[in-house]
Order: sequence, then structure tokens, then C-alpha cells
Amino acid sequence: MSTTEERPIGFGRLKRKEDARFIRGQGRYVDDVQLPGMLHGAVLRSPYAHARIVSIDVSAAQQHPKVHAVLTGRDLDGLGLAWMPTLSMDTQAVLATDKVRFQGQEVAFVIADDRYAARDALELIDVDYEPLPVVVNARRALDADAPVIRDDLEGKADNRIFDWEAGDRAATDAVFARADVVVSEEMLYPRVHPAPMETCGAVADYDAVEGSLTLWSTTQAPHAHRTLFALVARLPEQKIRVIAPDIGGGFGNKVGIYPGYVCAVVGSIVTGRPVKWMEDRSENLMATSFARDYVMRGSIAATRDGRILAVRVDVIADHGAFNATAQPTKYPAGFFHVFTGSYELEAAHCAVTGVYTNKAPGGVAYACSFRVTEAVYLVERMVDLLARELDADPAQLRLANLIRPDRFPYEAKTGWVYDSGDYETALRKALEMAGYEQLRAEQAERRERGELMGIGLGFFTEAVGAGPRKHMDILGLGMADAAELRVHPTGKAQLGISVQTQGQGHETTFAQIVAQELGIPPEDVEVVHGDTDRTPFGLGTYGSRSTPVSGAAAAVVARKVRDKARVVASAMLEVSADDLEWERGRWFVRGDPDQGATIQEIAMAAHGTVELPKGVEAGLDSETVYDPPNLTFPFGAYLCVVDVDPGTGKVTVRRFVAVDDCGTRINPIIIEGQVHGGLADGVGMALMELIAFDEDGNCLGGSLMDYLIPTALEVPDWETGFTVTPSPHHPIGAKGIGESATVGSPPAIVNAVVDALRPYGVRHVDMPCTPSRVWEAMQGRGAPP
Ligand code: MCN
Ligand code: CUM
Repeated sequence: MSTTEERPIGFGRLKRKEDARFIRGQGRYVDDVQLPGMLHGAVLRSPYAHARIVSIDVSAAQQHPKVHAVLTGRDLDGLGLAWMPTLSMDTQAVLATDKVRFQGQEVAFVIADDRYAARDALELIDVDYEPLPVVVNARRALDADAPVIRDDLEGKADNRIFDWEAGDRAATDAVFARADVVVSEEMLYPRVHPAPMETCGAVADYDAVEGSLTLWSTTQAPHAHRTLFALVARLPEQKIRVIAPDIGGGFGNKVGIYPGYVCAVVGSIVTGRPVKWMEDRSENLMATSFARDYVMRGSIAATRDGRILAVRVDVIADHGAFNATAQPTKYPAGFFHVFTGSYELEAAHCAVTGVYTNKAPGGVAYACSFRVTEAVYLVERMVDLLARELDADPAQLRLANLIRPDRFPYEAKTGWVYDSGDYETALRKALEMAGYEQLRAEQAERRERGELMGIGLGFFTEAVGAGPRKHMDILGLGMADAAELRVHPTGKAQLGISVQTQGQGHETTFAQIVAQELGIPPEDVEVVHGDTDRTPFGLGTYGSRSTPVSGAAAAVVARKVRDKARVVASAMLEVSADDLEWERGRWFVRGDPDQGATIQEIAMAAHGTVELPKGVEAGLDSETVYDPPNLTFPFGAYLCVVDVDPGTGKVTVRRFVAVDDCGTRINPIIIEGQVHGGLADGVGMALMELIAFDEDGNCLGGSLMDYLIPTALEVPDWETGFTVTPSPHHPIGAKGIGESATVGSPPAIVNAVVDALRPYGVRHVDMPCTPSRVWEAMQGRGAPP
């Protein structure tokens, strides 16, 4: 563990390469793609959350002078495309045939000369709906009288999707039975939305002569999407090219395949012209995925003197109308296993039941690390509730129970092996940065004056970087990533990767990884991504897996090039390869440092006429597929200070201290950017964001006037710090950072809000802690004594 920033060549504070084009307005997004003869599609969506489709009349729309085609579920049915497989091995309607199951569901697709005509023509489609009873409350979805949403599934008589558990139920019950103290609480991690700045969309260009499809799309996983299109549309995979140009934020929203993409593809096949589909903000918020929606009942057991013994939790997971959640196949609740948190426990158990409701499908998106977000929130709220019950200081309680550094690699009670950690140092650092003792003193003074100041802590361990491939796959595709490194004769390099930046700066950091390994400047390494024709296969960017998996591939492939360079250098210098030593950017003769060759000289020789040993091929190019031996387990300690207005219940985040540990740090500027963004996300979720529904299933969060996202006005100046505990199994010791702050910040903020409300006896407030909710919580318990 170290706490200073090392700056060797390669790693360090390098400004983002991609920003040159972004700040000049030169980014190229899907909606910037213009093709000759391109048509535009628009989706007709259901106004009902649950209704039988009696009839659809598209004749008037077809007669619109600018309309080229109208697709309905029946048309797609004829092609075997009315339903598509989801990432969770369920099926999802592309265009509804029998019923609509959530408000905003796709019912028809109009293709016209321009997007205005396409939208106008939607109004000419006449759909006769017969409304059905609706269930939007996950707790009621399993009631005997709840309407069955998925009557399309054979033999399905209820809304249960899966039952899944982890840990040891009997052992946990036994520990709870003998514990001095048990605290329980019901809490909701509400439905929120990734809401990237760029909504989802695609341009499909089918060439009937070649039988080939080029698809520009907003995708976080171009290769996986290509395979899925090949399987679903039964197009030969080698004839499909998926291009992800610049992506204006994904946050998980762009992992799945949405009906609009499929309709654009079918539209192009049917019309013989390129078809663009780009959703608007309301469509994105209402229909295109969601995040969270976990109803959790947690319990924590401890000794009277504050040793945490066990945690258990029962969850109802609301997956909406189709189970389209993105997660490794074996794990229907993602990595919720890490609900055991960062603490040494004797036992733990969780049970998760997935249910269908009349809400939009998708899920596990929004910087979630596959449900680690929900898990961390649960355990960190429970630890605070325990501190309250024991009348203990929440920082001291955590310090006493954190897993000690000598316990790593640490096997958690759910079987996961945490690779490395030094939790206490991180927490102490956060407390010190915040001035914890003084803050508590200030709080006591303010309370005397009737002011509501709250201090909240959150400690988290994440599990990111899926695979290993033998344990993790998405629809059978093992979670590994390839990298391809070409070194040109002049020593400039091109790195092809399978992951997809959406703003995370891969063009910069991946160049730095190669630079670090080969000792050439990062400017000399061009990172190629987002085009299946130009990059090797891999599973894409989500779950902060790019650095843990693809970043490892980049390091490994660079090392292969370095090894090859050694052989070439030995031929050039006419010495045995064993007598060569590596220093930044060159191989030299041991004991005679003046005798050597730089990687650039070696590259030229490798492409030149130098005689190479038998069996050694010319050039330095190399490739690799990286299958991670384990996940990486980044961690962090967060502290939040809030002020609550006693008159209005309005929460202001005054300070936020975040100490993160993502192992070896490639580029601190980018890491800080990731953390700042994630912290802002956390403020949004904790205080503002909610996709709400009324009893009829009307979505009440369908615009950015209703769905509030944080701006610079709602967030403080972030105070960030770090420690460095490298991952022992990652080639450069790096762990993921992309989702840490989103995972870690909501519990710190809610813990601070509840702490502020202590004089009112408030135990818990569900997110988002809006003024009205905070106000109600204060009223519920009466005035302070
Ligand atoms: N990094 C580093 N040193 C480390 C770890 C990471 O310098 N030890 C750098 C990486 O090289 C990369 C960035 O930090 O440039 C994030 O890396 P990583 O943690 O590997 O995460 P991913 O690149 O896989 O990004 C995915 C993650 C996810 S899942 C969501 S959701 C999210 C997030 O990234 N979506 C984002 N951050 C986002 N940031 C932006 N701007 N836009 C999104 O859509
Ligand atoms: Cu879960 S949101 Mo990110 O993993 O793309």
C-alpha cells in the first residue's frame, strides 16, 4: 500500500487524447451519421401499461406521402422477429403482437423520408387496446390475485422470474439466534435511470447484393451485439459490421439490444435503404432500460460490544415486463453476493426473488457493477443502524469490523475471494481528510442551536472485471477480451481493443498501458475500438471491466511484443537473447549498456532485412486473449456532510470526502474525473432521481423536468484522496474505478441525512431524500425533544 502518486513513463497525469475532438465539437456520434438515401424511423409506443391489442390499423399511415413502410408485430412475426432473446435468456417483444406490458412499449415502426414525417405518421396509426389490470408494485406482483403479465410464456401462472440465494441460511440463522443484538430494516433502492446525454439509436445499412449489414449503433459491446444480431436475424456473422462511433455516455444504458435497433435493421432490409432510428429523451427515460428497483429487507447481528457477526437480506427484484437484465448468465442477481461488504463476518445469507411488473424492462444499468450498488447500500445502511442501536460511533464500529490487511486474499461468506485490500488505512485517511472529530464537535454545537447537520460514512468493496470466462458468460459468450498490437516499421503502434469507451478515456489510458510496457510515448500509440471489422473479439465495456480485463490484455500483448523485440534485437546485435536486458524502451547488452537497440530501431529491423532465427517471423505484431483469473476488488471510504433545513426538509451536501483505491493508477486525471462523475450520480440518486409510476402504470419520470438529475448547483467541491493496493493477479496491478463512486456515495449521503435527523428519532429515509420525504419523516416522529 502506498499513498503517493508515482509517475513513471506511461502512467501519470496525461490529458485525454479524445478531448481534442470533443472540445472542438468534432466528435462523431450515431446521429451524425448521414448516408445517401437514408430514411428515418419512429416508434409508436403504448399509452397503456397493460392492455390487450385488439387491432392495429396502419392503412392511413401507409398512405402518408413521405412514408415508405410501416412495421407491426405481425409483420415481424412473419420474419420470426416479433420476439427477441434478452441478455437474461428471457424473450422480449420487439413490436407487440398480443399485449402491451408496460407504458411506452414498442407497438409499430414507421419509416419515412425524415424524422418529422415519421413522427407525424405515428398519429395516423389506429390501435384498439383493451386495458387490463396493472401491477407496478413489486411487493404485490406475487399476490395470488395479481394479473399475470407474461402469459406468452408457456405454463406461466404467476409473475415470478427466479429465486436465487447465496451464503449459508442455516449457519446464518444460528448466528442470529445467539447474537446479543439484531437490527432489521426494510429499504427500497428505487428505480432510477442512467439518462446518458446521448440517447440510444442506430443507423442500419443493409446491402442486398452483398448480403451484408453495417450497423452504426450506440453500443457498449459491439462484438457481443454483432454475434447477437447474427443469431437473432440469422445473418452470417462475417457479413455484419457493428460500428460504435463516439458514444455520448452509456452508464449501462447501452449494453442491451433494444427493439428500435432491430426495427432499424428490418426497416433497411425491407426498404433497401439505410434507416436511422434515434430515440428522444422521453422514450429513453420511459422505455429504454432502467436501474435498481430492489426492495430489500436486511438484518444485521452483532455482539453487545460491537462485533458484527452476520448479515442477511431478502430481496424482491423488480425486473419489469421482460427480464432483459444484463448480467453474467449464472448470476440472476448480478454480484449482489458482495452484500457482506467489507467486514469480517461469521455467516451471511441472501435470497433474491425476481418478479415481473408492468414497467419497462432492462435493468442493471447506471454504473452498478452488476448489483454491487444495491448490495453496498444495504450493508452500509445496516451498519449505521447497528451503530445507532449500540449507541456506537459509526466510524469506530467500522474500524473495529473491517477485514484486516493480513486476511487477503479474503474469502467472503458467499465464496468470493477478495484479491487485496487495506481498508483501515483508507478509512483513517478519509476521517483525517474530513477532520472527523471536529465535525462531530461542530455537529453537537449545531444541534444545541436546533440546526440539523449530518455526518455519513460509507465503506465499499466492489467486485469488477468479469470473467473468469469459465464462471461468467453472457448468453454463452465467455467474458474475456482480446487485444491486438501492431508495431509499424517506424516504431509507432496501433492497439486494437474489444471494449468501448463512452467517455471513460480509453484512447488515452490504453495508450498509456502500451507506453508503459514498451517505453514509447503514449502519443505514438493509436487506440482502435468501436468497429468489429477493425478490432478483435471481446465482451465490451460495463461492470468496470475494461481496465481489469481489456487493460490486462493490452499489457500482456505489449509484453509479447517486447519479448519478440528481444529476439530481433539479439539478431541485430549478434548476441544471445539471454544476454539482453530491458530498460525503458530498449534492449541492451548486459554489462555493456551502450550496445543496444531502441524499440523503434528494432521495429524497423523486424520489418527489414535482418536475418532472424529459424521459425521467427518478421514484424513485431502480436495478439492475445485475456481471461482474468479473478475479479478485482476496488474499495473506498467515503464521508459526507449534509445540512438539512428544519423548515423545508431540503438537504444540502456541504462536503464530500472520497478516498478510493483502484490499485495501480494509470491516469489520475481520468480517475478523478470518473470519481467526480460517480459522486454526482450518487447525489442524484440519494436526493433527486426517481422513475415513479402511478397505480395505472403511468410513468411519472418521463422527462428531465420530472426526472431530476444533478447539476453543478447540487454538488459540493469534491475532496478526493486515494491509496494504492495493487491487484495481485492483474498484470499491472490495476482494479476498475468507473463505478466506484456511484456505488459508494449513496449510502454515505443517506447515512448523513438520517444522522442529521437523529433529534427527530428518524431511523431510515428511502431514496430519493427529497424535501417532502425528509419533511414527512420529521413529522412522522413528532418534534424533537
Ligand atoms: N483507470 C485508470 N486506472 C485504474 C483504473 C481505471 O486510469 N486503476 C481508467 C481506465 O483506464 C479508464 C477509466 O479509468 O480510462 C475507467 O476504467 P474502468 O474502471 O476500467 O471502467 P470502464 O472503462 O470499463 O468503464 C465502465 C464504467 C461503467 S460500467 C459505467 S456504467 C460508467 C463508467 O465507467 N459509464 C460512464 N464511467 C463513465 N464515464 C463516462 N464519462 N461515461 C460513461 O457512460
Ligand atoms: Cu451496470 S452500468 Mo456499467 O456496468 O455499463
